Amino acid sequence: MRIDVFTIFPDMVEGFCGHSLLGKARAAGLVDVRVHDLRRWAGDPHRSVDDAPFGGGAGMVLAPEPVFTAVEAVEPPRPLLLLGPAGRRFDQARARDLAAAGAFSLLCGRYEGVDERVREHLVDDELSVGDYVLAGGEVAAMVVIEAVARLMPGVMGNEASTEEESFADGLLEYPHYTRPADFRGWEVPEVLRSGDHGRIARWRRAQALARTVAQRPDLVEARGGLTTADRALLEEFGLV
Ligand code: JCQ
Repeated sequence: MRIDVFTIFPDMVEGFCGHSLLGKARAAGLVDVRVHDLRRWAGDPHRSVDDAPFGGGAGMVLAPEPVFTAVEAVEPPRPLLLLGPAGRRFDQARARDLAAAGAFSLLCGRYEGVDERVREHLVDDELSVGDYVLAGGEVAAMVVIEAVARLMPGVMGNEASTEEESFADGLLEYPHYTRPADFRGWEVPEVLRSGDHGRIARWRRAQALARTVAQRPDLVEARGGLTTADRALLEEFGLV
């Protein structure tokens, strides 16, 4: 997996990628993250990458010159994805697609925006991590890098866990418990200590369904609503 990142804050992205799961994956040669400082390709002695907007208005715009020069010098893997609030929403399905693609690149937007010619003639697509405005695309890029990298074989310790987790099945996760069985009088559900693995699996599925209905009805809708089997499961554990 190769990921190239274009940013004016390379230290921020480098620092992030050197830690925990990603740092180990990188050291093991599983993920090749290459961070590029856009200022390196700024033409003037002040290394400026932004300028005032044509037509007036507040703030500064990321200029086309350093961005085009950087991308043409590096020739990073495509697709080249711009991070910004105007993009299509990044989600687990998109993370899986990018992990399967094997390589892609990220451009971190900044200031009030990016010169429109970057969008029209340089990048392949625009991605948003959510409906809010960040100071820059770096945090969004880190979200994408982590979500994609952890899907690569060997990056996570437990290979099974990305299959079982939240969203794999379009549902939120069931509740998890560890020792002690009684913590301050709050007991672990009896079913999890019963040893009845069939019932445990049904309870977990029922909990995941109930939780998704309560917190994310949009996800239930997206998978076509509750089936007869789903309703029976909720009934079995008194969750209707
Ligand atoms: C990413 N959700 C929000 C801010 C302009 C491309 O132009 C801009 C980019 C940013 C930074 O990204 C975000 C964002 N996903 O704010 C303004």
